[in-house]
Amino acid sequence: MTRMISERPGPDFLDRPAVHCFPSISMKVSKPSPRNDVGTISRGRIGRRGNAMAGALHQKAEHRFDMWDTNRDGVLTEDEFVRVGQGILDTYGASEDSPEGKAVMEGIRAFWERHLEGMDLNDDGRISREEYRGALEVNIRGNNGVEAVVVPFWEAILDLADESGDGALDAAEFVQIMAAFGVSEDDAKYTFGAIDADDNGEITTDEWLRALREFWTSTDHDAPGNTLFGRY
Ligand SMILES: [Ca+2]
Ligand SMILES: [Ca+2]
Ligand SMILES: [Ca+2]
Repeated sequence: MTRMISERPGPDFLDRPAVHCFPSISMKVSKPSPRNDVGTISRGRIGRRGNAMAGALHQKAEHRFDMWDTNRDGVLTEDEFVRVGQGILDTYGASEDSPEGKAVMEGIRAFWERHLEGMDLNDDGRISREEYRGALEVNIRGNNGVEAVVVPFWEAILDLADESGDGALDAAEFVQIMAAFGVSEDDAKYTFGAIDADDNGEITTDEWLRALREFWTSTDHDAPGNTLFGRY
């Protein structure tokens, strides 16, 4: 069987050094490599036996796309991202003019911009599902995106949310934040229990960021952070 090697990212695809445009791969994003997930595709009601594309990362990407696409038109727009940031500010009655509010809005805009870098293949300023899959692989998991844009955005949220300044959130506070991302109360409570690693009834910054990193990078179907944005 002839393998279309040139059509697929190589095994080191996720570990490429940071660059700011990706002309050589800009037309090759239709099949994100499932390699890291092969062999772990059978769990759960959405496990599709024999389909390597149904790996943990793929499932999370599909779910995340659906959560962002609030008007269900099959493309993501900057508005859909900005509204989440605005929802977080609204939750705390914060203004975008305040330092904490500004940090959240700058964080969500940077996150959106990172998705677009080299991945808006038809240059329409929107992200199709296909473009999204490529953006995650190249710009979020790749290009140090989790540490460069995801973590700072979430740290900004925590700064805003943690009014007592002790660096920890209880379940009610967590539910409140995740609601801004469209996560149901039931799902947020479920995930809170899963990511509260020491089971002390609060989530520290470390526990939160660990869950966040798991969501974006873990190929383990049972990683507690997988359901951060709701069960799927
Ligand atoms: Ca949309
Ligand atoms: Ca596009
Ligand atoms: Ca804890």
